[in-house]
Amino acid sequence: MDHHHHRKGQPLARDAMAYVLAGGRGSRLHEMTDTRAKPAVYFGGKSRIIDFALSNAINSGIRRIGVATQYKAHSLIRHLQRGWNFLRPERNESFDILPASQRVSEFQWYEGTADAVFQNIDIIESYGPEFMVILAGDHIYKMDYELMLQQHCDSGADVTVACLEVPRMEAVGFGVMHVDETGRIIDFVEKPADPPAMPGKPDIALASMGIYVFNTSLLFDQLRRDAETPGSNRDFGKDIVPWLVKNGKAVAHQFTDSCIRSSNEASAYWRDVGTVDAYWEANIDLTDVVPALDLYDRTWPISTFSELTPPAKFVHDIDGRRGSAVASLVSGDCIVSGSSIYRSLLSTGVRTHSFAMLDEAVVLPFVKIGRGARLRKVVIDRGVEIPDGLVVGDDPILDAKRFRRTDSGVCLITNPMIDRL
Ligand code: ADQ
Ligand code: ADP
Repeated sequence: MDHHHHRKGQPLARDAMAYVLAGGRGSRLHEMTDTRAKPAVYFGGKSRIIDFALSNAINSGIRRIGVATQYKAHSLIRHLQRGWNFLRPERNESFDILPASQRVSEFQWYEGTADAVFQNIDIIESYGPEFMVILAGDHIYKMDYELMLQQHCDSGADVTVACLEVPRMEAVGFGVMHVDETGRIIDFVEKPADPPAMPGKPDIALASMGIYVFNTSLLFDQLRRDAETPGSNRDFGKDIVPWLVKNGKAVAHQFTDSCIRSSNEASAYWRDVGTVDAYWEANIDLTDVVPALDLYDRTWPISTFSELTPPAKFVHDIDGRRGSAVASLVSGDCIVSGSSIYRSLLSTGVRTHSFAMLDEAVVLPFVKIGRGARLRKVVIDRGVEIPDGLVVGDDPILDAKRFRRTDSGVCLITNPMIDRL
């Protein structure tokens, strides 16, 4: 095969393929992921979660992208086809959606994250990328993978693992590592019950972000070795990375402010948004005057698919007062008619009617808010029709009976819950 090799001085990203793992369910988002995979969940008014990893790849200069899908992939695949299908083979670019599709043996789904790459080795090989950037499709962050690729080449690592400092007790859901003074990973435990702290920082652990850079040939060797290993979970975090930490050279890439070449942000932003609370909060944070995550930074655009829509419209009521949104993000095709909206996000096609009030509401596309409804601290799923006069956020006991109410008082409202009212 005619694999071209990296030329000095060229960005490494052009010789890399980004491979996005987008098959996971994300069960702690409950009903939000009943019909869609977590990477397809809406975020920030116009985007879906996977748009962040894909935008990072494009902004980093990567022009070959594969996305492995599995769980409830329909809306994810539709989104990818509509919004991300612009990379052109004739320009040495590629975009592949790779559903678990019995390529290796019949009726076999991807077992673990490593298997989701292993089963598509032949497709990747046909493009001949020198480096593989393995990404998770379910995190909100901005990161320049070119800098990680450079570190990977400079250090001569077998694998480079992106990591960040998290409160120690939160690290139970992560791969946790120890690094030596050169940045080499000397110990790695996947989802430890009692996460080991960083030296000198008893409350902090160094967590893997599930982002890996490999030389492609070494990755394929590892995947084939792992596939022959009895008892393996075929998983990067459980199998491949721990093996390389023990038997090869694994190096940590610290996610810090400098992981973005061109950002207005004060500090490195990364969120899992894996729970209803975290999801609601990260969305509502965007309504801050100066949010920690800047969606308006033209040097690092977060791209997405979006319908062509008429502009948002604000219609006042008979007294000429209501019909406004303050400290809010309002998408196209919304009509805010005689309602008061505060610290909220309205996705495409939301219609709110007279005397309705929304306060700290995350409203997904094509929701209708009936006359006089008053909703506080809510996430409203796509297409929900809120009946006239519904009040949410005043009576915790009633809310918990009717909707999914979290301990911190956020209510998730979906269509079946409204049907049951
Ligand atoms: P987890 O967060 O548990 O741990 P995992 O369930 O392995 O992540 O999923 C990682 C990514 O792969 C997600 O984007 C998910 O959607 C996707 N995915 C999961 N199973 C898949 C499958 N069979 N096919 C295709 N895609 C799949 C990992 C690492 C930890 C690290 C955290 C960081 O194992 O070490 O700390 O990510 O979030
Ligand atoms: P109420 O809240 O009293 O029921 P509505 O909000 O339904 O009143 O009244 C406003 C009506 O005007 C809505 O049906 C809204 O869809 C409609 N409307 C306003 N501007 C437009 C527009 N540009 N295109 C279509 N319909 C519009």
